[in-house]
Amino acid sequence: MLQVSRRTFLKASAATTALASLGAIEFQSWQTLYANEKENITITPSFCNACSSKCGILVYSKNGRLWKVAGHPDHPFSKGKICARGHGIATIAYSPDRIKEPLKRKEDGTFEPISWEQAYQEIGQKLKEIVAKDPGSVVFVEDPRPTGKFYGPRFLDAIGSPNYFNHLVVCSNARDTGFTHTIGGVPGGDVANSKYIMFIGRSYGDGVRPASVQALGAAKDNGAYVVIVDPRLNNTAPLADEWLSIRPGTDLALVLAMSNVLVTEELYDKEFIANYAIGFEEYAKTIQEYTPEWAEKVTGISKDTISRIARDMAKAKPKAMIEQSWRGGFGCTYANSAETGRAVALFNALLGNIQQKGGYIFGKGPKLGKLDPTIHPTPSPSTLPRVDAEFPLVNPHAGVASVIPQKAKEGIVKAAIIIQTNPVRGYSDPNYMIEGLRALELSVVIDVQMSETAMVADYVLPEPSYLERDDVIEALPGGKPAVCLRQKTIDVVHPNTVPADQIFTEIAKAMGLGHYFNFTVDELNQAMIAPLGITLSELKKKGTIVIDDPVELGVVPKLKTPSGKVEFVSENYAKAGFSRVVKWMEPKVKPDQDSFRLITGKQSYHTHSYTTNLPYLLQITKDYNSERLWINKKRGIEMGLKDGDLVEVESANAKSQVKVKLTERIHPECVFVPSPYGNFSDGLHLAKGVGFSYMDHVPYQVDPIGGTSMIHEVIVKIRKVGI
Ligand SMILES: Nc1nc2c(c(=O)[nH]1)N[C@H]1C(S)=C(S)[C@@H](COP(=O)(O)OP(=O)(O)OC[C@H]3O[C@@H](n4cnc5c(=O)[nH]c(N)nc54)[C@H](O)[C@@H]3O)O[C@H]1N2
Ligand SMILES: Nc1nc2c(c(=O)[nH]1)N[C@H]1C(S)=C(S)[C@@H](COP(=O)(O)OP(=O)(O)OC[C@H]3O[C@@H](n4cnc5c(=O)[nH]c(N)nc54)[C@H](O)[C@@H]3O)O[C@H]1N2
Ligand code: SF4
Ligand SMILES: [Mo]
Repeated sequence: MLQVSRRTFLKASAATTALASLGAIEFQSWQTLYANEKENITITPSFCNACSSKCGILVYSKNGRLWKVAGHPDHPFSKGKICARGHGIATIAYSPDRIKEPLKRKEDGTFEPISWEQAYQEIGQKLKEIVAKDPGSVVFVEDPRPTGKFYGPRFLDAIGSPNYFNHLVVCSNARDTGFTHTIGGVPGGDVANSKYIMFIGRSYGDGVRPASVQALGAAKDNGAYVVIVDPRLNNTAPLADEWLSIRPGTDLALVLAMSNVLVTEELYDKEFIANYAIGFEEYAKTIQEYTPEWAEKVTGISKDTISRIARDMAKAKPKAMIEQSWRGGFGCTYANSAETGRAVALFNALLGNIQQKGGYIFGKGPKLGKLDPTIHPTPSPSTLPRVDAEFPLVNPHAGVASVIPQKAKEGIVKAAIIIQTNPVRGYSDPNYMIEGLRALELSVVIDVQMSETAMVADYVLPEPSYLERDDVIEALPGGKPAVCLRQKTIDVVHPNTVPADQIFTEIAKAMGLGHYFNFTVDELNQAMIAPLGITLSELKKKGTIVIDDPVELGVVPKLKTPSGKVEFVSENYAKAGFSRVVKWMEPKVKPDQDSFRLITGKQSYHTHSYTTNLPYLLQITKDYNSERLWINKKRGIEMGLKDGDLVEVESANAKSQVKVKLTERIHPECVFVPSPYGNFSDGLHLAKGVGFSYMDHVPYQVDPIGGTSMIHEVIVKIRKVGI
């Protein structure tokens, strides 16, 4: 039964009274009149844009306006459900902070509206000049989305630059590096069918993807044992059996010690290792020194717990795993994160869980078609070196975007095209980012609102929101390959906005490169879908189509490593000047008795740096005071703090003020700040000034192996304000 608290009831009645006094209809009659009315409701399938998951959605519209959004039942990530953000983001179409026309920066730093024609001609002309001298000095940066993933690299090929970048530098570059050179890529965990799942700094209850939450629920129903390794008791707790409150930055030691138990007690999958791995002998020798006793001192987790969990996981193998994780534990967080990624991939290999039910599964992508090159000339990829060539182990399809400002100051990067990403707020120290972007000869930002990055660009080009435009087909690898389409679901709200594919096409034309872009998105999509035996109109009708061509379980594929096998020793690492075999590395910094490590993580109702400006989602923050800094209760009390006190957080880089939340749910050596806050753009009227961002405190620093900003390698002091 629905429980209505007195407070909610009073709030609701106050709202009804307010509506009535405005002459509006009361809720009951509104519902009868509209909510139940099915007439004139159009349902168009598409996909969400509120986070990297990009779940399938069904958009309900009425008379061309948004009515509601629901989860697409066929989409592998939504499976019929969307999260709070999926609902909240939809209002962005009608946000008063939308950019409504192209803008050009004036001498005094303010912006003036210009025509699209002027924007295309001026940007095209400037790029042409830069490209004539140095094509490799142009970079493209994005949140990887289908339109950008196609148009960005093609545009770079057309001008002769190799410099594609996306946001993984502050997301999963380190994990990806460790996994890729070890097992050839990042598989998906078959959580639903697993019997023993360890999550290292990955929280399905905070960094939400609806299908993942459903899978974990199913695993629990099947009796799976779930361990959370996190310095913070995160919000996956209700689905977990055990919480290991690890010392931040020491997960590598835990995984090495669990591997030691599997190897020394001969609990690993010998047949799998004999058939599908190289270098095991050398690894087995080095792993000897990483005993549970040693790891207890490093991690703070008892040796008995480490041994027990390793043995229990071995018993459950191959239906056991350390889930592949994403950002929080070792995606981009510590100097040893790439090495942790390597150790995790190898631990799973010891369990022999690759391509096994309940283990790690390499998905299958749809085999999409290409444009006919006889009609649509295809530019050749550039042969120039990348501007981040000093990170040889990092996937060049992601790159190390945080070096761009440094390279700009050195004159190596001269122009940047930035689309749907906010490096100034999200890629480490904003002052360093702003200085770097200002050093460029040309910066172009394509966005829907004035992000912190848009605020420092030379040109800001507005797109229609994700509900108002068509995009390039999204290919989804998984247990079964799938394709998904974003399409126009409501009437365009601001007529002077232009989708990114057309922006690229027009800039290319202005540069005399229009022949490489002589097609529409529809024509491109038709060419892409043709080999699948699906028509574009079928895809437009269904939105998501899953192809009935499942991955064959139990058959280990040739891995995408140099040897085609699991690499317990890596020549790639050796060639790049790093250790052939996985080994313990200390985190870069360590707090002392008077300081803390600053860590961060997601909140289920916000994404990165851009949903705090949405009224419904921001209201949740306000209702729950959830921008607060978490501090261990005992330490807080020792410092004379109480819940809600205002404190100053000081690092070598910045000072911030915020209220504290005292809790037993956090390790005493760190403080935790939720990641969505600290917007400072004047164009984000609701978000500006709410909370602070950990990124203010992250200096410009790059991990040479994994190519990330090592965002938890930050020490802060906490002081009660007013003392
Ligand atoms: N609500 C929401 N969901 C999202 C997103 C979002 O912005 N908001 N973004 C999506 C994207 S792009 C990503 S990358 C994923 C991220 O998904 P996750 O990686 O799950 O996200 P986080 O919450 O950043 O990190 C998870 C946990 O890592 C813990 N952690 C911090 N330091 C350490 C450590 O040293 N060791 C260990 N073991 N744990 C540590 C944090 O306390 C946190 O609870 O979420 C996706 N889903
Ligand atoms: N401060 C902070 N930094 C972070 C994170 C965080 O939570 N907080 N998370 C980290 C992680 S895990 C990741 S993956 C990265 C993500 O980093 P980003 O990809 O940079 O994500 P956002 O910060 O949300 O920025 C998205 C930008 O896209 C714009 N946008 C929204 N819709 C559209 C659209 O339809 N078209 C266009 N052209 N633009 C649009 C938004 O206004 C916003 O400026 O950030 C990392 N850095
Ligand atoms: S997880 Fe939520 S915000 Fe992310 S794409 Fe799916 S519905 Fe949208
Ligand atoms: Mo991410």
